[in-house]
Amino acid sequence: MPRRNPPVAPDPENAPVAQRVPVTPRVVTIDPVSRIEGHLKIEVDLAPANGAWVVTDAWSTGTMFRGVEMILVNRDPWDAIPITQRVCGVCPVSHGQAAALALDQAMSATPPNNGRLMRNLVLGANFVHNHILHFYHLAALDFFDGPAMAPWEPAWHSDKRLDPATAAVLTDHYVAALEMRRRAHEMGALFGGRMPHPPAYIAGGFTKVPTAGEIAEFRATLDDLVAFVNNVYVPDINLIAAAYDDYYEIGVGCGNLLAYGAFELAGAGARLLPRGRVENLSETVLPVDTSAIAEDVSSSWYADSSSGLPPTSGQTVAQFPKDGAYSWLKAPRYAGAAYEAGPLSRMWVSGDYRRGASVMDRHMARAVETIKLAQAMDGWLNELVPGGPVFAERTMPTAGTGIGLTEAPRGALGHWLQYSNTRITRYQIVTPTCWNASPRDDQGIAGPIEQALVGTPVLDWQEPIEVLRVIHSFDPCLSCAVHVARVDDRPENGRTIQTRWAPRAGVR
Ligand code: NFE
Ligand code: MG
Repeated sequence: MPRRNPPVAPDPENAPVAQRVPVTPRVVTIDPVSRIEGHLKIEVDLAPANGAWVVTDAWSTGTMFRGVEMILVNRDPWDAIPITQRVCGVCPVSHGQAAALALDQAMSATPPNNGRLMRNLVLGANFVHNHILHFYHLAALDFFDGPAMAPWEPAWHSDKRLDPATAAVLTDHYVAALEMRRRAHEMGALFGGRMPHPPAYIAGGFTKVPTAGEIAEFRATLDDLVAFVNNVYVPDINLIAAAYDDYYEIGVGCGNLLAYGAFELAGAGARLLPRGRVENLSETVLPVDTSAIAEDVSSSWYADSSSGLPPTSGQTVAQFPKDGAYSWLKAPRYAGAAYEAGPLSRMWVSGDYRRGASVMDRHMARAVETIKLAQAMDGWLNELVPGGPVFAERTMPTAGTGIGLTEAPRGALGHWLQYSNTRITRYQIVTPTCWNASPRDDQGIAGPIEQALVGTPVLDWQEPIEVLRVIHSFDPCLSCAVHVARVDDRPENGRTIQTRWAPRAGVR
C-alpha cells in the first residue's frame, strides 16, 4: 500500500478519524503512487483546516531514471519507431506514430489515404483501450470500495460515498471492462499486427494492407466497444460525478492547456483533434509554435548546463545527486509557462468540452473524447479501400531532421529527430506526463499536477485519497515521462545512478 507515514503514537491525530483533531502541519508522502504506470512519488504539505486538512504545497517526483533518448543515438533512424514504442506499454502506438511522423518529415513523405487511416484506426483503438482502462482500473476505486479481497484490498476507505449495492454494480463493470480492453487490443491488432507494440507503423505509412473481412471485423468490435462506452462507461462516470460533484471544484490545474492534435484527416494540417493551446482557460485557442518549447532541469537530476534548451538542442545528461533536484522528469515549458496536456486540453481546444479544469472535468472530457473518436473511427473504416496502397515509396536521405507531434492518450507527445550518415545524432522525446507531472522549473513555477494539488481538502491524513483523486485525474504515466530503466544501475555494479529518489532537503 502506498502509505509511507508510519503512525506516530501516542498522538490524538492517530485516533479513529472522527476523533482526530488536526493541530500540527504535516508532510505526507505517497510513494509509490499506485494505479498509474511507472514510478511516481507525491509529497504534500498539509495544514489544519475546518477540522480536517488542506494541501498547501506539493512536490512531484519521477523516481526512476530511464534513457531511451540516449539508446537511440547512433542507431539507424528507421529504428526509432520500434525502439521508442518500448518507452511504454500503455501508449506505444503514440510513440510509434510520433516517430513515424518525424521520419515522414525527414524523407518528405505523405502516407496515402489508406496508410493515414490505418494509423488513425490503430491509434484510435489504443485510445479507446486506454480510456476504459483509466476510468475503471486506475481511477474508479478512488470513489467506491470493491469487494473485501484482492485486488480490491488493501485499500483506503476514507470518503467513500456510494452504497454497497451501487459499488457491487461498479465492481461488475470493473471486471467487464477488462474484457473490453482485451477486445480493444484485438481490434488494434487486426491492422497493427499485434498490441500493444504494433510493428505496422513505418516511415511513409503503414505495412498492413486491409481486407474487406478485416474491416468488417474491426467494425463489429468497435460496435461492441461503443455499446459499452454508451451504456456502461458514460452512465458510470455520470453516477460518480453526481456523488462527488465537489470534485468539479477540486484539482483545478494551471489553467494553460496544450494540444498538438492528432488523427490526420485528408488535407494538409487537418486533424480530428486540432492543434492549439489556451492560456488561463480562455475561450481563445492560440497557435502552437514548437520553438517556444524548452525543458528546464534546475529541479531535475540532469546537468544544469542543459537547462532551458529547446528539444532541437536538448540534452539528456544525468546528474545524481544534485542540490535542489527532486525528480527524474525534466520540466517542459511553453514560453516559460506550465501547460496541462491530456483529453481535457484536446476537448477544450476542439471546443467539445469547456466546463472547467477540475478532477471531474478531466474524467468527463475523457469520456467525451472516447465517443467522438469512436464515431470518427467508424467513418474511417468506410474510407478504407480494401487492397489499396498503404505507404509512400521513398528513400530516406542520409541526413535529416524531423519533428513528430501527435497525441498520446495522456496528451501532447513530441519526438525531435536529428541524424547524419544514417545515424541518429540527437533524439529528444517530450511526453504528456512530463508536461503534467513536471517538477519546479528554473523560475520556481510548479508543474501542473503540483499546482492542481494545492487547495485539495483532505479528511484523513493517513488515507489522503483526495490527493490520489487529483493525481489520477491526469492519468499519469511515469514510464513515458522519464522514458527504460537500467536494471543494472546498482552500486554493486559500479553504477552511480540509481533507480531511486533522494528525500527533499529537510524532509525526514
Ligand atoms: Ni506511458 Fe504516455 C501516454 C506518452 S504519458 S503512457 O499517453 O507519451 O507521458
Ligand atoms: Mg525527454
